[in-house]
Amino acid sequence: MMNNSTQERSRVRKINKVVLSIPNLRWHKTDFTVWTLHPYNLCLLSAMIQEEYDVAIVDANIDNLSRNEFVIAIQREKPDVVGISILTNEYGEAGHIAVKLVKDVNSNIVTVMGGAMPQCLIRRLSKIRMLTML
Ligand code: B12
Repeated sequence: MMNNSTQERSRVRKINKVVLSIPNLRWHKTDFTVWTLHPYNLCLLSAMIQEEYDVAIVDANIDNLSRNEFVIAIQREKPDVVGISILTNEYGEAGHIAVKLVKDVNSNIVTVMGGAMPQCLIRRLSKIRMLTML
């Protein structure tokens, strides 16, 4: 029989694979400036965790991935966690689309959103059930 601390540990999932991603901002809108963001934020985060986790970067914005191509990349990488970076409110919807696409692949994938936009809108975003963490 398991004691409480063993049960507690067994509920904590082991994280092996982390995907860091910038969603394609064109999923949200194409009638404004199409920004080609340099993914240095994802590279910084990757450098911080790559000794502990297997990290892949899926930059859907710079590679202009369609939603389907993004889904294929998530299926290929089989992540335990997907970190999504969003710079501004104006393109926040692209982040929500990315979360939905990830959860459609596998609802057990932990989704984390970070960047300037979630920092500004933490209260509003905390109401989104699909998003595991901010
Ligand atoms: C440089 C910059 C730009 C650059 C883009 C830089 C790039 N990546 O290529 C350019 C000039 C393109 C740009 C454009 C715009 N910008 Co700008 N920009 C900035 C600025 C000055 C710095 C951002 C930055 O690069 N920081 C350095 C990186 C390393 O930090 P970071 O991205 O925040 O990432 C760190 C953390 O947030 C976190 N993090 C990031 N992602 C993730 C993901 C996960 C999962 C986790 C855990 C953590 C995490 O870890 C990173 C490392 O510490 C900020 C002001 C600021 N101080 O943040 C404004 C700012 C983000 N921009 C702003 C705006 C409004 C815009 C525009 C909409 C302007 C316009 N009207 O066109 C556009 C939109 C671009 C877009 N597509 O979203 C606003 C956003 C306000 C808001 N609430 O929406 C800001 C906050 C300025 C302001 N005070 O008004 N911008």
